[in-house]
Amino acid sequence: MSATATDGAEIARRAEIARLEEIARRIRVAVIRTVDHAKGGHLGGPLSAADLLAALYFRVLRIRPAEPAWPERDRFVFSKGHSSIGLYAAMALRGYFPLDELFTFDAPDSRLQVHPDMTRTPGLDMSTGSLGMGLSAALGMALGARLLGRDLRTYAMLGDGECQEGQVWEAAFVASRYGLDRLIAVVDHNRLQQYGWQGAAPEERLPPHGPGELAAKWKAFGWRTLELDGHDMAAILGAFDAAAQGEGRPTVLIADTVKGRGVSFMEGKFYWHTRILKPEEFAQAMAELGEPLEAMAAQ
Ligand SMILES: Cc1ncc(C[n+]2csc(CCOP(=O)(O)OP(=O)(O)O)c2C)c(N)n1
Ligand SMILES: [Mg+2]
Repeated sequence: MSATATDGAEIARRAEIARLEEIARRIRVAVIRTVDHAKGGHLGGPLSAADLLAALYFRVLRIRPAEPAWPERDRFVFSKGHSSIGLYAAMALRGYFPLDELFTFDAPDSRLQVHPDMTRTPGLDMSTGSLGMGLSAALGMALGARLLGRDLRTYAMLGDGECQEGQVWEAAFVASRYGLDRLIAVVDHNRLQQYGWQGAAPEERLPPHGPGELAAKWKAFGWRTLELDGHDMAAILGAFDAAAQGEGRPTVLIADTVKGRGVSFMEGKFYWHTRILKPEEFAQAMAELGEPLEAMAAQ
């Protein structure tokens, strides 16, 4: 390849990374605006997952937002369903429904419930919120796709606290036993759950798994296990590319993230799992995300 062609490819790669980083920023802004508007909902988990969601919805998943039930679409199970507002923000930006619909979040008649409801939200492959169950559903979808000879992949995103649930490991065992190399799990490894075990100080919490333990567990269950920085867009794209090259077994991406990522006073603080912002906190969050204070429609 000529130097010019190489440079051109590199410029395009950087532009793509910048595009996805901007989408992740907009997801974070929409998460905070929505939770502030609804006066309820989760913050820490959606913010840690924002970069992964941007990559999935805008690069990785083979989907058609205008045709949500397209049979050949990749399947995605958002198993850490309490972080729904991050999912809805990504889906709205991708065109499944208007961005302003986020302001109906949590209303009784809304299509956007606190826990994702596949009977209401277009484009959802699974209802989630009861932690531990999503990988089993994804496993069934991947087996079904194989039986039908469909050329699609199935993705599932789990929390690291969620990986304390026994059902996750039942599904992990079966997936590797069947060699489901078109099944890809992503663990949002933010090292916090809702409360968890208390650490040295009252406001500190121990991570759900000890150092290196989570990767060791997935490996022990026969999964190809890739560890990455879940806020480094180039690393995220590289890991999803690698995951797409199945090697006769399922792949898990263990994405190291920071709970509350993007808003300094939320980062690494377990109590921002779900909490309402004070007006001055909202203003600071918007400023840190490089966003004016006006309404969402102005985005
Ligand atoms: C079966 C089940 N038990 C408990 C809860 C309550 N709950 C909601 S979020 C959460 C913590 C989840 O932690 P993690 O999986 O690490 O998610 P993240 O840090 O990404 O928010 C818990 C215990 C639940 N939704 N489902
Ligand atoms: Mg967690």
